[in-house]
Amino acid sequence: MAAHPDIHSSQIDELEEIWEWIESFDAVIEKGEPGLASRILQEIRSRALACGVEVPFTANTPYVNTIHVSQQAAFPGDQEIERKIKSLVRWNALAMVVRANRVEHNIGGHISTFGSVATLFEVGFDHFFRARTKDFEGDTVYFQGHAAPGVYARAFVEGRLSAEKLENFRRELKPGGGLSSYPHPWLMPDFWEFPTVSMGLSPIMAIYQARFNRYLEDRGLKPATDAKVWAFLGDGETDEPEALGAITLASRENLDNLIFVVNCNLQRLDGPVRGNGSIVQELEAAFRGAGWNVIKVVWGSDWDPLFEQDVDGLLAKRLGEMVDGEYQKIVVESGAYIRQHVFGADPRLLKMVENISDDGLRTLRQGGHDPKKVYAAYKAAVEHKGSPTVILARTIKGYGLGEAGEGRNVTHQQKKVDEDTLRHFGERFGLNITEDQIATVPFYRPPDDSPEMQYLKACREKLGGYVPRRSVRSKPLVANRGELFEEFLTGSEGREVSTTMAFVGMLRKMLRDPEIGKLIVPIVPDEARTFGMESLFRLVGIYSSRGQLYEPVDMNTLLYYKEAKDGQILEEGITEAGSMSSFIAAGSAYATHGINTIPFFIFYSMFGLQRVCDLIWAAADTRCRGFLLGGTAGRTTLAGEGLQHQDGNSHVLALPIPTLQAYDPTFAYELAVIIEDGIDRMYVKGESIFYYITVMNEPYAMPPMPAGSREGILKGMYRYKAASNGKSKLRAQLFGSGAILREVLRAQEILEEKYHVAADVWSVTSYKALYSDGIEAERWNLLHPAEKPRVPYVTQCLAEAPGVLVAATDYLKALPNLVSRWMPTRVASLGTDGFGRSESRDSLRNFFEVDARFITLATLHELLREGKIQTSVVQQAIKDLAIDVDKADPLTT
Ligand SMILES: Cc1ncc(C[n+]2csc(CCOP(=O)(O)OP(=O)(O)O)c2C)c(N)n1
Ligand SMILES: [Mg+2]
Repeated sequence: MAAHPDIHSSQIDELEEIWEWIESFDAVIEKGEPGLASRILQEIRSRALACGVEVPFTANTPYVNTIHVSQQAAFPGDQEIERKIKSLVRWNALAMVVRANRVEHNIGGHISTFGSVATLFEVGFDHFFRARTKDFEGDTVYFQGHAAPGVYARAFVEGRLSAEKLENFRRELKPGGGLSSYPHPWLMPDFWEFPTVSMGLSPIMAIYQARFNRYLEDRGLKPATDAKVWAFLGDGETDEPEALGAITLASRENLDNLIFVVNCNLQRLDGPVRGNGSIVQELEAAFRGAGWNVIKVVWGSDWDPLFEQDVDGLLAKRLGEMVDGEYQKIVVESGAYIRQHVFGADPRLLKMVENISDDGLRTLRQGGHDPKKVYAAYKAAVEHKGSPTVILARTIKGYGLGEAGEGRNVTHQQKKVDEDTLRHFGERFGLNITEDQIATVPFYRPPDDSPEMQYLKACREKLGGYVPRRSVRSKPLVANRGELFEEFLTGSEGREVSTTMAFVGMLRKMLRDPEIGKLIVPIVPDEARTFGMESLFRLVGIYSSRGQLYEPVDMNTLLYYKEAKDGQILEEGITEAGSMSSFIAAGSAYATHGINTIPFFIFYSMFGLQRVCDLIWAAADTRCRGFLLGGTAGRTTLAGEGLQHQDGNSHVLALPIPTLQAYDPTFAYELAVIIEDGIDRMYVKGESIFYYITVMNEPYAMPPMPAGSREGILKGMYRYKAASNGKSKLRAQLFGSGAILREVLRAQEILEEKYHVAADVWSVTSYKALYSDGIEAERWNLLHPAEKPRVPYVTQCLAEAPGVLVAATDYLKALPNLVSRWMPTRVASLGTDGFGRSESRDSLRNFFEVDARFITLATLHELLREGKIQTSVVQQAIKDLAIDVDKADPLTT
């Protein structure tokens, strides 16, 4: 090693000693024993620790490719022809965006994400992504959502999408249909399988999908295969907590069927992801620390000769010193700048590149743009055993857009591309674009007999067909499982049970059913005991890929914590986002796997829609089926837990999700009717809907189902108990939901006994269903003025229901107000707007003014407004009911 002039002799001794060690180490490697070399390092490390020598910790490796060129698998394809195909895809993607933006500025989408990810996708399409076929379940691919133009462009080149469809990119309402901006199975149910564009959701969904695939295998619901789950993410996307929040689950579960590819273009929307650091190194440390197999694909093949010369690691060290902001800058700089800035740091580095021209330096490729490097990484990933793999691929944002858009901070929103850029693009990718074509930016697909098309088709045939493609592969369940739920329709004969307990009873029955039993997937985020579900632990077991390696502490009890390899319950631990991701995997298995799994995800209702609403939205987009159960629901029904736990919101939050059917039942028979009908609608009739049902922990005697109430339960309301004296002069209609229905029934008695008011009581099982029905009827009437108007169901119910109207709910007053305009007169709404607090149920219902006393008062007040009774009656009632008129307003307290 050449010594530097100003190094002291003691330092030279040290360096020589180090060098001797390195030489010995090299000798082991030269003998072809990398395994031994690795062991030596481990032994030395242990020895150092035993001798009290501090070994600095780092989870990082140098800033070079993980796969050394000597170990790189050979590229099996025809690189030239693949480059041509990729160029065609790039051109059509660009054309699609440019044309769309010409038609309507601001609608056309952007191209720079795909610019960076194109090689990462294309190598997958040509060599890895296996389609779903009759004999093979296929790989599951989560495409980086913002790169959708590239996936469409490929499908166009493949002949799967027409030019008309491409023309209508982001114009989905055009005649003939268009293409959705991003992956949305709801909008393109034959194409996209998974929505990925709300950043951070695709990584967590992919992890739980990979785990769910193993669950299906371990439970014997599908054969074990080597199918993979691929997820392509942006580097900026990894800042979302969901993105990295579940990576330890993947390694803990040894998910070697899972491959993440992070498109590290170092930029997000506004600017650099880590201007002052290195996103690749940061992610490497996080994933290695979590036990993943990390493959960095930083440098392209052009760099191989340089690294070969880098025997003392100077180049690797220099490259590791540079921060991402500098890397971003050299993308837009000249070769001379790169020479000076990157290599000028040391004369030995300058010497390394003295034979490379400035232009050569400028075009040295990043790993993620080199198919050879990408192929080798993918091959290593699919062959890797025992842990999930993440590939960290360095790319350039807006690659191909040249000076107009490569690597700039404004690149993300690059939409308009001038003719010079198009010309440059055509030249760069070797496309024969004529001058007149430049101006019109036509879509272009080569003839079927061209070598490109032949090659492309052969590649896809080998991989079983086209990807992505979505199809419903499951067969409907057979109808009629009335018997299963019969016992819940007859009441509890005075025994006090909560709707949660009733639900657990139904779940137990369903689990034992010969047809649907095995398909049920109970999912809990560490709340099974809260919901009294521990008896299911023993009955069907908790899924664990390792079985149970220990004797559970409660082994000698009846309901011990039983983990099993074929366990059925997904006990996810404290992660509603993870549980929801499992729900999505199970709820979409009817398409992904052709298996009608029926997920029942039960959670603390406050930590459901409010906590993971975006995932619930993604579930709807995915066309998920299944049941979400908000447990311990109700602002005043969950008594002791206080403000953060008491849910008066979730039924309002359920409103916007179009396919979510929301119910707030009071009685076991209502719940049974809803679940039975849900299974029928989703798994027999094949509707792509799912359910949100709140269940409570307040125990009471369950009555038998009143005759003829089934339709009303499902439609959202039915008369549960008519007034005993329908002829009374003072009449009222009272509406109750969930636990508050029982307060309404008490109010009915008080009103009758003390105030001679005859009130009918309605159970409102779903304000959402009533609201949807009402707006549907209104819309129809708007569009059909000459026809007999449709009458909303609420209006039909109340057509012959006399008197004043009062509604009480454990949720916001907004719910009854939603449907009030279809009622014959105004409705007085009682609800739980405000912050919850810890108290007893009685105190809470007084505080929120939703108990029987307030319902009575509200009814009397409405009668007073109608001039049916005197003020003094109401005043006296306030006294009799012990209502504090100066009490604090719960809304503002
Ligand atoms: C949850 C969420 N927040 C914000 C956005 C808006 N958004 C779209 S793309 C983008 C930047 C993406 O950066 P990166 O993940 O690095 O992907 P790249 O385009 O660079 O490949 C942002 C912020 C989004 N789609 N989802
Ligand atoms: Mg990025």
